[in-house]
Amino acid sequence: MFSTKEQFKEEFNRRLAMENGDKTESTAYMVLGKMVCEEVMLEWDKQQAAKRDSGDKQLYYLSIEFLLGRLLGQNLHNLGAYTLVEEALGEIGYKLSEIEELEQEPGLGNGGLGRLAACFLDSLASLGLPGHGCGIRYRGGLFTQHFIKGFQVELPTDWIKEGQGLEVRREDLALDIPFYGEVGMTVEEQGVRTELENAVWVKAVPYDMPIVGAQGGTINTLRLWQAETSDRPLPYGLGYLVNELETAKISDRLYPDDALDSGKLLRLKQQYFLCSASIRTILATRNFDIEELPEKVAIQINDTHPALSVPELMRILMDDYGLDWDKAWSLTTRTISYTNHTILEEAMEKWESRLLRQLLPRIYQIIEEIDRRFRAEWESKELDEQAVHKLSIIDGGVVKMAVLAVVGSYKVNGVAKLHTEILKKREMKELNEYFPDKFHNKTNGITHRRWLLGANPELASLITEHIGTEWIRRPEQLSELGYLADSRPFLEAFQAIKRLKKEHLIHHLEREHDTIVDPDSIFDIHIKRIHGYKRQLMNILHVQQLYKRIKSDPNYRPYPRTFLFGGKSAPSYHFAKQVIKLINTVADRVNSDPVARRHLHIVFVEDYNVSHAEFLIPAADISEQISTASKEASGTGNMKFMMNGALTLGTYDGANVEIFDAVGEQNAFVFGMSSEQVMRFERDGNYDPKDIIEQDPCIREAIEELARGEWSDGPHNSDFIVRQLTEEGDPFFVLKDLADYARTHDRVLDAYGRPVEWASMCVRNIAASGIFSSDRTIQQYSEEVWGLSKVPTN
Ligand code: DL6
Repeated sequence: MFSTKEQFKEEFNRRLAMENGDKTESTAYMVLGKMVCEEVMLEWDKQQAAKRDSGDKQLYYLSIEFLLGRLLGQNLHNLGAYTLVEEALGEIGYKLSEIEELEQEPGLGNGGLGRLAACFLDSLASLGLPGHGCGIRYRGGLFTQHFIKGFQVELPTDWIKEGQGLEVRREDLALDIPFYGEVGMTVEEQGVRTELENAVWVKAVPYDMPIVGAQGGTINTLRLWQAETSDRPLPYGLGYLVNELETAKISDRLYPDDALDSGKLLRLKQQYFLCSASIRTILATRNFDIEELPEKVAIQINDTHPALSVPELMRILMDDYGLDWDKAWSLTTRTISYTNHTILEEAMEKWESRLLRQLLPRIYQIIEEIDRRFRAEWESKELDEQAVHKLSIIDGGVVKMAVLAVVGSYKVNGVAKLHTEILKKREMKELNEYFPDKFHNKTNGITHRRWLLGANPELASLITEHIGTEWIRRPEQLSELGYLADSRPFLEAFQAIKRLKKEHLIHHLEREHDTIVDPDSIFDIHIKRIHGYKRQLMNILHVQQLYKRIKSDPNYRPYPRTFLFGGKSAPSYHFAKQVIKLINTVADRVNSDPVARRHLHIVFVEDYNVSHAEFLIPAADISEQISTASKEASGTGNMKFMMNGALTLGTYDGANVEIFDAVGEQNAFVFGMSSEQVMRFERDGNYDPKDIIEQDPCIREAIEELARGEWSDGPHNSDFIVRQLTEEGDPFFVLKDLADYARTHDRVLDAYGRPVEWASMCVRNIAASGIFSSDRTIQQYSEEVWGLSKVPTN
């Protein structure tokens, strides 16, 4: 269907003609979607069978999030058919880019962790490695964000209702998952058999999506599980309707609010549902002896959300396959590996023992036994109280999922060099000393196919014109652009593309947000989840300072800048929601001021998602990566911006450090405290923001205005912010770094005034960005952790 333009046009027109004369873009989208689907399905079926029969090791990447973004364009690109379809549709009278925008993106993730999982799937398939995703088919995905009077309001998103075509329901693989009940034992000839009695069963149905690799890669599978009502009888006293509602909730929403017990229980149910359904199917469809498991299967758990994989695999091996504890433990701990994505205390999952015991009684027994045996190993050693605490899986009435994940895995990794060092030397020091060979680093990456070839085809073509196509297969070859960083014609071509991408963004913002932006202004972009440590507050406080300076000093008339923000706050995170309100209120005030507006423009992109990012990132001049040093595990937005020729304004945090190393600090704007300084202040407790507030009249005035509610329509709308900056001691060092941040912005202005030098810095960033392709990350995982072999191509 996609071999030649003529063939495509003929088939497309034939199918369109069967749509009762409906030639709207949405019908064209449906027709094209089905064509892509059919094209992929045949080959996918063949490959699935071949992979099963080959006996080669397969990787299963278990993740509670997969932030896929739109898939139609990605599939066309990876099939190598994008340009052909674009031209053919153009001749028929459609614009492919407009058709693509009709796809409702599956919002099955919150942020970096889920987007990373999607990049990894693309790299695995494109490198021809047999690696599959396992996740949950949330009906709602992440909420849709609306601003009402500047406040974030969350609305449900129903992406499945819109239909997205590219998935297959696998009723044949459906299975029932038990919750609650009591553990019963029966003594049989072969030994003791453990069974759950009076359990509540939930049916798990997989929906499979093909993940199409580029450049002759392979087609892997993303398996998303949906919860449905099981046919099994209910325990006495449980009503049918109540059960149906409770069941549906499991795959209804991503991360329900877990402030209440019911929310916590639901999240725990989601986690076990994912682990149990995925692992049982992996084992049920295997064609090797169970003792060969570690040679045939690798299970990577993406953060601790799937950490119940450890006791679940133990349970299956012991209860279903009849292996003894030692055998089962040996297989489990040679099959599972774990990635840690955060050191933030609040994100380190801990489950109350009573909840776990109630919901998953057999799993809890196994966790207790893992803890007991591990304790017995280290109890003979002389350990201080801190070490005992750090090595305990069950501690103070909670199960610490990170410790369970480390103990049950053969490899544990952090996601950037700095993050891994902090894990090894501080957060998990005792575990690292206990298991000296387990910990390793795998710096994150992003797929250059989506973020450069897909989002910025103009820049990709310019690169190809100059260094050939090999960089697409081997992105580290982008380094060849280094020689062009001083070539005037190349720099001019780059500048023209940057201008074009700004115009594309402007057009997008005009259409979607009714905002008009000045293409000559500096595009300074801060897009990520709204969180204290990501310091959107510092950014907006600085904008406030600029505004006040413009108002009070008639000689201060800086070059125009557009500050763009995008991101969502967790629904119950009051501080972050107040930051959103603050940004929107500052935006209203500044944007409606006739003098300030000529120099400053603030745009907060509503409902930020992958599709918006694809417009924002290629248009950026400045990439704001300003987290408190030590808090951002890696960041991946920083890599996307760099690859599109934006300059990083950032702290020494996460993967920023490696970006600065790769490109040289002279080609970035680095500021702020180092992670050592931050951690020293945290340890010694000797940072007091009051000193700064007392010494700096501008900051004092800003805080007083915030406290009076002048920037948020009333004091109650900024009380969390004021309290955090004062009484709570400014835990993210916003005030401490603010002055340096402001000075660094002045350096940006100064550098932007030298456009050739600026463009040269941008090109050096693109040239150094190849190592941040997720192909590099996946290659490293494959060689050093999973031991995968390339799927043979025929
Ligand atoms: O590793 C992917 C991504 C990192 O780039 C971010 O720095 C980090 O914040 C994020 N971590 C999480 C963990 N959340 N929880 N739980 O999203 O992972």
